[in-house]
Amino acid sequence: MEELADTEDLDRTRIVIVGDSLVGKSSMLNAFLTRNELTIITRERKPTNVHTFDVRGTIDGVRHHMLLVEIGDDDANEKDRPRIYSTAHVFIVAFAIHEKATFKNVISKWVPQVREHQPDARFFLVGLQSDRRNATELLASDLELIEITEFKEGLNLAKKIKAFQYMECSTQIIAAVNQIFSSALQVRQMKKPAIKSKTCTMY
Ligand SMILES: Nc1nc2c(ncn2[C@@H]2O[C@H](COP(=O)(O)OP(=O)(O)O)[C@@H](O)[C@H]2O)c(=O)[nH]1
Ligand SMILES: [Mg+2]
Repeated sequence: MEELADTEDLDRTRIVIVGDSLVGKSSMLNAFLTRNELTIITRERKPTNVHTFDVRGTIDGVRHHMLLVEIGDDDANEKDRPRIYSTAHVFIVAFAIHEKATFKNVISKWVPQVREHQPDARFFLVGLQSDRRNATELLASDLELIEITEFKEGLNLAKKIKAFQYMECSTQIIAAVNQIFSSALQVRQMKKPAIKSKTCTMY
């Protein structure tokens, strides 16, 4: 992974995306990177699914330099977690709205793991694959097996973990993906996490 302590690092917003495997972290990141006019300065992809992108670009009319890191639940990543977590400015904690276990893992696994390395960590809670809530192609038999996380549940959890905001997105809607990164990029200007989360939902 690229050294974090170079001179430009002071201005670079370090956004770390965590969450269970297959919730859609890479897809969200790829949508953001490929569907905006961004310059990827360096990229690194480890076999253990730590993906790192050093990116410059204009978001909402403002120039940004950001380091985007996706890190999943592979045990082989344990040695990288202290460095990645302790240097992050903001975390996107992701789950998939149609996989209840991934929602439960936010509070049982991801938030404690991040706080272990950064007790005052700033979070956004993000429900991914939100298009699945309204997916008409789902068979009735599938619906019996799937326990969808409702928006209100996500919002309540965001308040509980003192996240800045609860948001949902689908890779099909680039505006929703951009909203997540745009909010995360603004977080350094904010003094401390708001107790009451603002809401934002786009499908
Ligand atoms: N319907 C739908 N599927 C998605 C979405 N995002 C990701 N997926 C699918 O979910 C699976 C896991 O995605 P991936 O980005 O690799 O998850 P990661 O392991 O968290 O990085 C893939 O089959 C994706 O095509 C989404 O917004 N909507
Ligand atoms: Mg991935």
